[in-house]
Amino acid sequence: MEDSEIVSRFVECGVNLHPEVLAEIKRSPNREELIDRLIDLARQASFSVITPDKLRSLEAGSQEEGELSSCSGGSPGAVVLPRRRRRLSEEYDSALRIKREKDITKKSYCQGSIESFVSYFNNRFERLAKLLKSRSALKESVAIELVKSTRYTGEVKLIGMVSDIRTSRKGNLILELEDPTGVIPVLIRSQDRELIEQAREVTRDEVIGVAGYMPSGFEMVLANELFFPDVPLRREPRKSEEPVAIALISDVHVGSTQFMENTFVRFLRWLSGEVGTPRQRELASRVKYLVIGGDLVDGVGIYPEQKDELVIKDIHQQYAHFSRLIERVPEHIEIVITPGNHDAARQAEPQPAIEEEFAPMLYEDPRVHMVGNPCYATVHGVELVSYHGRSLDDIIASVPGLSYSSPARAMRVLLRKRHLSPIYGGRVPLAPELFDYLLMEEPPDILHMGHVHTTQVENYRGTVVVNSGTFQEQTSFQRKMNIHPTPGRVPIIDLQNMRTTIMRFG
Ligand code: D5M
Ligand code: FE
Ligand code: ZN
Repeated sequence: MEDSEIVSRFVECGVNLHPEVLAEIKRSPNREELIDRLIDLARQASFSVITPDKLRSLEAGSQEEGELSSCSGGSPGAVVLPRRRRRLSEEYDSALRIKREKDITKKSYCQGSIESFVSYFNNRFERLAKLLKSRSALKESVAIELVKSTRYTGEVKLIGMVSDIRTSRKGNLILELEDPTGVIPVLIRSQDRELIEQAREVTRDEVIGVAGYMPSGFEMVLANELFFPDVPLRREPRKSEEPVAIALISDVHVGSTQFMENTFVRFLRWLSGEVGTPRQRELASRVKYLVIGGDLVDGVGIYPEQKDELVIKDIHQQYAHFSRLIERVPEHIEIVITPGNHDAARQAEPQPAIEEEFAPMLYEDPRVHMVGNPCYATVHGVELVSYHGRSLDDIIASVPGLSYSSPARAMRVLLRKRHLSPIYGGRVPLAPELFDYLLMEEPPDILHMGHVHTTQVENYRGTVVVNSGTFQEQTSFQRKMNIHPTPGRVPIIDLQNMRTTIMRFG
C-alpha cells in the first residue's frame, strides 16, 4: 500500500495523519485493521489530525475531547489535506418537511368576489375563535346575537373580529366586535390605563376575546379584560437531536445598484468553510439549511423611477445572476426559497412560489425548494414559519410605539395575534382564499421574516423571533423614510440548542 493510499483513506473520512503516525501504520502487521480502527476512533473523538500523542491515547482507548482545527489548516508537520473535511452537517440526513398543504402554490381558488371575502373572513374567525375558546377564561363566551337579542345585563365574554376602532369624544376607545351573528361596540375607558395600553395593540380584522360588563339598557360592553390568541406561556421549545443549524436570510435584491455583492459572496464563502475563525467555521459546518425569505431580486417596475437604481434591468437576468450566486452554496445544504414583494409572483398574499418561467435555474437545482409565502415547515422536529414580512409596514404604521428599527417587536405583536398579515385594506393586498393561509394554527418555534432590512432576534415565550435583514445598502427611498438597514448580518440558529449567532459579513 502506497503512502498516498493510506493518507487518502483517512482524508476521505476527514482525518489527517502526522508523518510519524503514517510510519507507524506502515510498520504494523495488521495494517488494514489498524486503519479502520483509527478512523473509527478519530471520528468518535472528532480529531482532525492524528498526532503520535493522539495515537497513543486512541490505542489506550481514552475518549479525550479533540479540538476541531480549521478546514484548510492542519497542524505543522501533518500530511497536508488534498481533499476537504466532511462537514458535521453532512453526517446527518435531511429532516425538512415543508407543509405543502399550507402552501398556496398551484391551488389558489381566489375569485375576488364579495362572497369569497365573506368566506375568507369566516375561515379566519372560526379558526382563531377556536384557539381563543380553548382558553379557560373564554370557555363561556357567547354569540353576539344572544347578548343583543336577550337584552342581557351583567358579566359577559365575547369572541369577535375587530371591524372598526375609533376614539370617542371623551377619549375612550371603542372597538367594534363582530362574529357571524352580529356586531357590538366594546368600550375601553380612558381611565383604565393598563387596558388602554393593551388595546393600542389591537388592529382591524384580528380576532380577540373580551371579558366585560353589560349595563342594563346599554347596547355596549364595558371591557375589563382583553385576550389575544397569543402563544402559550412557558412553552418548552422543540429542539433537534442532531447537531445541525439553519441560516436565515432575505432581501438580497440582486439587480439593485445597492446590492452588496461582495458581502453576499463573503457569506457564501463562509458557508463553504473558506473563511472565518475555527469557531465560525465549525458553525458553518453545522449549517444544513438555508431559508431565503423573499426579495431575491430587486425586480422591475416595483416603484417609480426604479430604473435609475438598477444595474441589471431585466428580471430574467436578475434571477440568472441570483441563481449563479446560489450555485456556490455547498451541495449538502438544502435551500428553501419564498417570494417577497419584489419577486416575480402574485403580489396578493398568500403568494404562490416565484414563477418557474422567471427562475428556471432555481427549479432545476434539486436542493432548492421553491415554495409560497408564507411557508410552514418542520426541520428536525422544530416548527418553522417563514413569511416575507410585508404586513410589518401596516403593523408599524398602526400600532403606536412600533418602529422599523425594532422589527422583532412588531413580529411579536403578530405572533400574539397568531396571524401573519391581519389588516385588510392597508398596504398589503390580501387574496380572499377559501382557507386563511396566513393564520398560525401551531405556535412556531422559529418565526422568520424579512422585508424591513434590519436584523434582529428576540425570544418571545419560547419562540425565536427573527428578522433576517438584507444584503442591500440603504436606498434613496429608505433615506427619505428614515429607514436605516443593517446589511450583511445573518442569523444562524443552532437547532440542537436553539441558540442564535448573528454572523456579520458587511
Ligand atoms: O422594503 C424595504 C424597506 O422599505 C422596508 O423597511 C419597508 C420599506 N418600504 C417599502 N415600501 C414602502 C412603502 N411604500 N412605504 C413605506 N415603506 C416602505 P422592500 O420590500 O425591500 O422595498
Ligand atoms: Fe426587501
Ligand atoms: Zn420586501
